[in-house]
Amino acid sequence: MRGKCRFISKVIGFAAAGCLAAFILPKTISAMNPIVQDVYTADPAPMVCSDGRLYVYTSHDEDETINGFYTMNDWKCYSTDDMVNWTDHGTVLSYHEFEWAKENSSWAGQVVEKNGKFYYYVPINAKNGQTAIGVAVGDSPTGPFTDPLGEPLVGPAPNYIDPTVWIDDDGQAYLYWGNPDLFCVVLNDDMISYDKDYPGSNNGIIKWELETNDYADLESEECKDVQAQFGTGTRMDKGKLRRPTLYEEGPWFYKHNGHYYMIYAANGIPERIDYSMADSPLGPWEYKGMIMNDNVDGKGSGSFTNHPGVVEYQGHSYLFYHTGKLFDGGGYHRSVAVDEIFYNDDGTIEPIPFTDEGVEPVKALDPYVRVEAETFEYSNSLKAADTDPLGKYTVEKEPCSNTTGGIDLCDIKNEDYICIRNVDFSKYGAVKFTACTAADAAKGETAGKIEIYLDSLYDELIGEYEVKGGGDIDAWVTDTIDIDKTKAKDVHDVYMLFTGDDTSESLFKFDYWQFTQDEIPATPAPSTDPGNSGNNNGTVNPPADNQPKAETPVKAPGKAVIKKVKNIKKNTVKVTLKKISNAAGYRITYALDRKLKKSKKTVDAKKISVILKKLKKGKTYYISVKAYTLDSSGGRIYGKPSAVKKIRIKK
Ligand code: FUB
Repeated sequence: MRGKCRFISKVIGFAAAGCLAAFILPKTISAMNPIVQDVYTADPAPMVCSDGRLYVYTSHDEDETINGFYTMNDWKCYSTDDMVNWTDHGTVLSYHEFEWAKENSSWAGQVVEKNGKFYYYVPINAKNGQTAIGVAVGDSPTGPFTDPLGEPLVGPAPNYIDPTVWIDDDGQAYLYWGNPDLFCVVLNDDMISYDKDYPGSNNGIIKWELETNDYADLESEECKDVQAQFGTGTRMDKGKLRRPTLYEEGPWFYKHNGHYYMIYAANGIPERIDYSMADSPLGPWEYKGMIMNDNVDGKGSGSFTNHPGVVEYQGHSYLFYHTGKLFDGGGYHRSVAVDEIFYNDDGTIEPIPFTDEGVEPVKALDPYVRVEAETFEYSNSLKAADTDPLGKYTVEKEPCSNTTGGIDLCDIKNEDYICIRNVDFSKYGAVKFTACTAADAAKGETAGKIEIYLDSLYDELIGEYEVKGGGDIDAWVTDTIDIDKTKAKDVHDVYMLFTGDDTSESLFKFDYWQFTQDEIPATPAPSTDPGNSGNNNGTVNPPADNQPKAETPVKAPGKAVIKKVKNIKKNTVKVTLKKISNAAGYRITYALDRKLKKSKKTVDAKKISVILKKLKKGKTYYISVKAYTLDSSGGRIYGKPSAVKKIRIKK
């Protein structure tokens, strides 16, 4: 897809649309939602994998919609280990895998891992036209996934969409799905069949009847019961109340701190996100309220649907969802975003505004191991302004022809660029930069350049890598250049700006890069890119040369606790924390609202007694703390945030 603009707030200081010559390149990265900028992604399903990475599986809205409706044929996958730089694993499953399925109905799926296998549950239309839930199985988080059944797992039947699976602590897995009724089966141990004799079920299927005319009598006990479970709605159809609850679709089932959660799209169109809680995996559910509105602070999401996916990773809880905020976005052109979830002590969830900023990094990116070119926070270019009034275009990606497989950046044009966020040079600095590229140019001929900048484009140039042809577009060339070692220190956002012949549609392709420094031991180590261990073309990455050894992951510290907050002087507060044994330090966040957004400030402390100064008299401040440990390269790994404490500053 070309022509998908990063959400505009990402870009600071570019001039009026329509005049390419007037563009000023973005100087600062300030936002990371939506997390994918080159294709439309929807219905996010996050999964923390046993390999330590967080994977997000998405459905995929095609650029061209057919009949003005959802046009969706495959599913995509992205992963991260720092929450800001995402590796693209490409298309990992399509409807073609299911012989019984029809095109153009590859809606919201979810992957779960069990005993080293990965189970991809998807809704697709069967050839008879009705919806069904299928399952495909893979040996790696990025597939390949194959259909072991040759038929739907459940269905076909009307409105069998949006599967969600949770494996409980006792190993028992549950599959929920449905719009506007909610269904559940208790999966067997093989994850590809279910208990057809489950007590109280109909051939294994347990149903919450949430729509029928039976509920026209609002005073009936059944109606009151489902309303207590899924909220009181008012959806009318031909003068009749068809949906007396708020539940719409897109359920996400999981457990947190002993509570079971059902989070779902709610309240009709436009959808918001609501939730119910239960003490057991099959309910009864108790409606708890709204988590994400469609229209917080007067800013619409740009999509009439929403779809939740919740996960816990590196001591934080995240809500993935979708909006229509990418360039040309909308209800059929959606994009996945992420924000943090905060739980209250009783397990209830604080409402979450959708933000353009997204979430903070949970660790720094290690530049001393091979990094795939398709791993970045943000990509953009300034070419082909004919269809995009803002002239903002992302670089393209494709399955990589290099023996290492994975994905590469392709169709690179003059002034395309990528930004890799929070790259940590503090351990070794850097003296060299290695890249692997391919170009349709004669052997040794220069096809373009990779200009490497720190923190913003054009300011701090640390190196210029000349991309050389290998005589063929698929002849991959690896080369190393010296860089300005006086600058590559500390932690920076790294911009790679691609330059060359302004008229070329495809200067070169880019597979991976790595920084090195003389002191790094020249020990081979595996790539950090899991995309090459089971990707589109099923190839496996051999270890690259000259890489430091993979190191043992550092554990996140425990949840922080604020013991006491005291207004010790007019505008000064003393915060006393509980000591956390493995913490390297604490980050204190304080603001003028409970969500910690208004006039937000942060302070870092090594000790458990922290002084906050220059607070405004007469105002109420809300304070929360996270402890952190440091990984081997000095990157922070945060633990869970403390409960929010408030204090009013004396006048
Ligand atoms: O993506 C198609 C449908 O839109 C999903 O199945 C629903 O959850 C809604 O997001």
